[in-house]
Amino acid sequence: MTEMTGIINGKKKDNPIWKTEIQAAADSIRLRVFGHVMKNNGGYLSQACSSAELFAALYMRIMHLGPSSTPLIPHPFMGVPGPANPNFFNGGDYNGPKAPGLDRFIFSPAHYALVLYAALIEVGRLAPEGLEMFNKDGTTLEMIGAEHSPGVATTTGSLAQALSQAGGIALGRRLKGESGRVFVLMSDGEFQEGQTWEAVQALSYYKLDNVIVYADVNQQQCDGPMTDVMNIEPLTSRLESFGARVFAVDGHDIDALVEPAELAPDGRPTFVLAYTDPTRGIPLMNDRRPVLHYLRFKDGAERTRYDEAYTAMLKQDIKKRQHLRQMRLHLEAFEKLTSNGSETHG
Ligand SMILES: Cc1ncc(C[n+]2csc(CCOP(=O)(O)OP(=O)(O)O)c2C)c(N)n1
Ligand SMILES: [Mg+2]
Repeated sequence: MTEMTGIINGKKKDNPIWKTEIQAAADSIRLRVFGHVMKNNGGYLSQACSSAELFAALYMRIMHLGPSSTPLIPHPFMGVPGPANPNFFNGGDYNGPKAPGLDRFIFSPAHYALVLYAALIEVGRLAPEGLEMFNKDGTTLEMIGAEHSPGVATTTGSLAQALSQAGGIALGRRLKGESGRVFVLMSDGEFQEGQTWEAVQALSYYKLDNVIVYADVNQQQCDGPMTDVMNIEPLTSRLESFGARVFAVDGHDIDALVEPAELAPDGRPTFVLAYTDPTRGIPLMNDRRPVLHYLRFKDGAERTRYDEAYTAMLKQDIKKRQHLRQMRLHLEAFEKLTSNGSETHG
């Protein structure tokens, strides 16, 4: 396995607690989305359950992004792009500058926007108070993210367009000799659409090995289990037959998510199929099967059960945070000790 760089997002790769940090961020993403869904009496919760580790690993370890110079509390909506609108603001700026050596992030399943905003909060690109604007008229924090929403570079609410957009960006980057890669986050429902397969075919044809796709294979779409609506499996062999390099991994295993992005490119676009649990962290959600797509409480009794689950999760979170703080303090003390030692002996 080839190491691409020793520095990720400005942090040293050898930080011994990096996995704990990513897991803690993933847990917080889930919790924040859960809290928000409770406050709003419904929302896209199963997507946070399935993809929290994916978002945390992408932002904290996998993608090489520069710092964002966007406001922590987002601007109000400044209109659609066009020559008559110099104020247009692109949400991709929350992922840092478009520099030749830096990666780009193309976010595809627009209804996962709340999970994306929660991830941006975890990595300090968005203020927690920014979420107050969620789904309010005149703001950019759309429930279905669009190209002006924090972290969202292109509009993809009509699903399965982002892979084609990413292919165009990746081809442009290669023509310009840029070393930065193009990461795409997709949902599995998008593999039910023809445009996805046309895009894979084009990525392979143009040998766009600067594209790395992470797919949240939670085996669910809006009408229920993928297998009941339209089966997409065997996804690995189908993608391979289209010329892709494919890794099927446990989408909650941080090492397994990180490793494929560290391999040297081999002329093929990479697909990481992250098999996930759409009830991860909130087992109560299993009562809602077969349809998990959007949480809308059936009655007061169900809401109470979720309130109790949320309170229990909050309590656990306080303990986890205390533990993480201890680990950070120990690490700091150890680093101080070893650096003093090296000064004395160096
Ligand atoms: C082109 C298009 N067709 C249909 C829809 C309606 N739609 C919204 S979400 C969704 C499910 C997509 O599957 P997935 O993202 O895997 O669902 P989840 O895992 O979040 O439940 C569908 C079909 C859409 N937004 N765009
Ligand atoms: Mg799905």
